[in-house]
Amino acid sequence: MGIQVERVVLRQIRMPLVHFFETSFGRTEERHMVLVEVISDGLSGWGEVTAGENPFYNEEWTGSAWLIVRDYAAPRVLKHNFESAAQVAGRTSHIRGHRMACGGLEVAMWDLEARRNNVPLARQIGGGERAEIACGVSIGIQESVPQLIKKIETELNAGYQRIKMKIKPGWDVDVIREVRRAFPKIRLMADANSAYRLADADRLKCLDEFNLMMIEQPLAHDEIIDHAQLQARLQTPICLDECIRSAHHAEQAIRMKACGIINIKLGRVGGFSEAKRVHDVAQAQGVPVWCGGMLESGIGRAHNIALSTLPNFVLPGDVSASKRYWTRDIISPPVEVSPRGTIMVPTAPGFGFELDHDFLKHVTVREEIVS
Ligand code: OSB
Ligand code: MG
Repeated sequence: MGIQVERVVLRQIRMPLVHFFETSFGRTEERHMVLVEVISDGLSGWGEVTAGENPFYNEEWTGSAWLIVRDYAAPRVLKHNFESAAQVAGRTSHIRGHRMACGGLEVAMWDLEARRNNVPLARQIGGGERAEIACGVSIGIQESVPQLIKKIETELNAGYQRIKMKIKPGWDVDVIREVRRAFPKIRLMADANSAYRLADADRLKCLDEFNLMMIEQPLAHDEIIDHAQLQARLQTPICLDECIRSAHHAEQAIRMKACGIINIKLGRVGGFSEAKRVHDVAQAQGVPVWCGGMLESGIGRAHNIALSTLPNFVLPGDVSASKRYWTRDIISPPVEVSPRGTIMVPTAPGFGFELDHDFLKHVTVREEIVS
């Protein structure tokens, strides 16, 4: 018996971050995200669109995601008979770009399917072999170096297994030198969010002396070729984030030696089906992957946990405790991290956490039913 969705409920929620998060493309103080609920046979599946508040990380933002899901993606899914959630992405593949919007709906369908089958989402997507996932943290650009060092210390004391720090021109070589001096042995990496050009190769080459695990997305969001040229000059592996929107991009980037590691984000690639394909392509080529984050609420966070159970997720991801982002999360219990820097994979059906419906209502700023 197939899956047929009767109703899609869109909700936009607004949640202030505990601390602002700053990258090379700007500062975020408060998140506005679109949640997607798919309803079928009295069961609900839940997804989160991981787009930012502005079209700065990629072309999508909260407002565009709302319209894409409401006017283009949901109508392609409603009333259609699916044999499995694996077929959902194909129904929206004619929509150019907007993978995060389509992905928010796609992951909701996987959650629904897992609930129908009464299995944890991690199992439904073909993972779940590991009982816990390894966690790192992503630390934004700070107002001073001592502040950054203090933050890193806090996260290391909490048990996190690796530290990622954001960099940009003017907050890079000298800052990393200070961090390395304070923490000579830790697993450390830097994420530039596309802030450099190939002409900056000499400056980026200076980072080789700091024994970083990787440098994430130093060059333009759509530039695989320049990354290949840069990688040829660096010892430090490049990890691609923004550039990899599909398994095809992953194949091309690996073939060109543009990266040694891939950050997989569910939204960026359009959901679980494509994320699994990226995972498989990388695994076949011996390229390790890890799960990126987009400052998600508990729903997106839970989906990231499930994704991180696939076998080639061999490096700590950016999936961390709810309390680093929110005073209160929309799921209960919140995502918690052990003193070993791990998250236990939930064993309940679907994404595995309870929704805090009262609080969800409290943070909802608009709601619309598509049927
Ligand atoms: O590049 O990984 C990124 C947050 C927003 C946009 C892009 C990125 C990030 C992060 C934060 O690094 C990861 C997280 O803690 O969710
Ligand atoms: Mg990144």
